[in-house]
Amino acid sequence: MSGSDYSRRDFIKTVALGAAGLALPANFIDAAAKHKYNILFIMSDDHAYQAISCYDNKLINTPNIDRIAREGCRFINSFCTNSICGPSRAVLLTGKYSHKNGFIDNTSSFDGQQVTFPKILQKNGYQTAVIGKWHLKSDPTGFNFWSILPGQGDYYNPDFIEMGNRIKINGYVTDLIADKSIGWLKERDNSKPFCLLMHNKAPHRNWLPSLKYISLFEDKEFPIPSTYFDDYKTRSLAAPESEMSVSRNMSMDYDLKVDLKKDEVTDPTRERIMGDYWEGIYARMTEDERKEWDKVYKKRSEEYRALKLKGADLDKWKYQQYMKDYLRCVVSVDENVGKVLNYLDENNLANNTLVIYTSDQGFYLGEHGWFDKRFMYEQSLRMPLLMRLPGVIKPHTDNENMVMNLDFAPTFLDYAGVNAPKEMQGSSLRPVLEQNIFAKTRDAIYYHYFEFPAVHMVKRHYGIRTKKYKLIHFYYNIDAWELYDLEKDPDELNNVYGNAEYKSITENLKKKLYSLQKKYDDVDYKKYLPKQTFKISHKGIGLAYTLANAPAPKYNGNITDGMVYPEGELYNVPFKGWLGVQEKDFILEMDTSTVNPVSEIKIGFLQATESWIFMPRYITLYASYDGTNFEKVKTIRNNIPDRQSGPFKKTYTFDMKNKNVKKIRITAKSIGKCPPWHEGAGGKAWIFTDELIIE
Ligand code: SGN
Ligand code: CA
Repeated sequence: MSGSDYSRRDFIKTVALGAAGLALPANFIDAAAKHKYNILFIMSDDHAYQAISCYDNKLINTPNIDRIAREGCRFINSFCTNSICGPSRAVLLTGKYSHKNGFIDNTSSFDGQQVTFPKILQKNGYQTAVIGKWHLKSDPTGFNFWSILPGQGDYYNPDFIEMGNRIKINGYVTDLIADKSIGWLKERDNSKPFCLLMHNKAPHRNWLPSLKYISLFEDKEFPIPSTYFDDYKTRSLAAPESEMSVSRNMSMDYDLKVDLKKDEVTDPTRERIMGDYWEGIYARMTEDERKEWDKVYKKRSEEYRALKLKGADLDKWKYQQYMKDYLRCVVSVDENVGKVLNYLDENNLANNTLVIYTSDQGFYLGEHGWFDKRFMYEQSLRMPLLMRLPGVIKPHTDNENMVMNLDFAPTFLDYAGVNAPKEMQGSSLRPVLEQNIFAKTRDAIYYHYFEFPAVHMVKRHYGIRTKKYKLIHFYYNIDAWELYDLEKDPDELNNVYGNAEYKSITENLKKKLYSLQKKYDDVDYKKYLPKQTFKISHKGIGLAYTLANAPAPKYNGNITDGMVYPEGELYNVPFKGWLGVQEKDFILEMDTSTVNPVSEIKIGFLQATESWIFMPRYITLYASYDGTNFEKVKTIRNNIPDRQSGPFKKTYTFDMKNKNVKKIRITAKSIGKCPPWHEGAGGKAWIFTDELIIE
């Protein structure tokens, strides 16, 4: 790979120049305002700025991504509002905070009825498309063409859902997304401006490289971040209680591809024994591809066994393997960015197209000992952000304004010559880019993360960041503040909240924080707290039952214990109350002779398609009045569409007419396998039930 010819020193700093630093004469801007520029919006998933050489070149060279910065603008203070995938995507589509667009965490489903920038562009004569990762559950709206990965998507020979049809395509996901993007550009209607969202899956966990680059970096040693062995001293419990540590939570098999055997497992909460999983990955590869794969990862497995490392030495070794795979994925991303930039050049589109490169959020590459994101600390709060528009955005510029993914939608609309609707909470970056002034000066950014309890266990928090300080409040199962003096402590190792010398600074920051919460209308955040289970009383509590098909041991909850799960709650309460049966029907028999007479029998089922849980096709209740013979009381058909993602619960009620019932039998017919359009197409679907209520 050629070295990047990019260096930070080359940047022309225009930020301090103010109005005198106008990049363009005012009349040019006026003329440009009427113009409808094409928009090519490239976004990768979990691409940390630390792995883009125009931001930081100690890990990797990314000459093609750097080209966008060299020929345009590099934002060096670009942040997200909520550092996680789906929420970030919903923010940039709507220009609204998570609590306003309704997609607060990855369990949400995007309400495609709301106003988004692609819809407005479409109405204003644009051709729009989204290709690649989507992850918003509901089908895309506002696009002339969409070809998205189901859920997280696969790296090798992946499935796409293209305009509603599921297709499998041979190749490596990052190459395919770029090829499809170029394919769409070729076929588009040339008479209209375009807006193309090219959204990579890479370099998302579990970092599976293209076979083309699978042995890259084999002998390379990457520098370990200075905070890799962070002990979290001075911090609240939020950091130490999170579960995203390379040492403690990164698995040897799933993440690092060591073919661990059962007896080699040292931590069963971490290692997954991915037998089925590897079969799945292998099944996606051809024989030849598997051979290439094995060459690299069998060697790694052997090395792991031979070295027998422990403690800090093992942690360092893990870091090296993590970086190899992550950065191999990035090399493909960079190569494909080059491909589409070349296409623009060769087709006379470069001068008329706003090109954006970003990532849905930042990511930890070992800083604080971590992988993943979510926290409001720098590495995950920051988004790389590069923009190029020749003749309009001055090349080789650095922009230090604090900007956010909230600003993307208004910016794109501005470059289409359209006013952003009032409800959008961000501001166009056009004045920032072209005149280096910010229309509504932002001296602090507001952040709010919701997904807890959930994978990686990062506690709920909100906060603000100014140029100099960051104030964070962790809440829900904790009530803790953290304050960082970013100038003195850029690595955020020293929480100074409560220190006397920061008293007035803290007071001012809190004032500012509360005013931003008011401004963005996020004062009532408590309404997003997980709802608690509650106890009800009914005649059936404690009654024993038998099941024809055994529930999974993990989801063998008692469904006559009176503990009821609130509507819509699945992830935010412990699973143990649900009773889950995989693939087979739910068939229950119960002696009800002690609770007569019976007026009503009710039973709740769950739908949560992301977790492969579907409503039964139908539920039939049989009753026996003599203890031997059963007669059918009623069959209730489910009328909830399979595509309604949930999670939500529906309770089905049977009128028992105050009869004396000796026994009942309930049959709930399973959908069996996940439907063809679903992420888990053909995989075993679940039935989840709770509670069986007898009145
Ligand atoms: C999966 C990953 C997590 C990751 C979330 C969210 N685990 O659950 O590591 O934080 O997605 O990522 S994995 O075992 O499935 O790889 S996000 O990009 O969709 O927000
Ligand atoms: Ca992501």
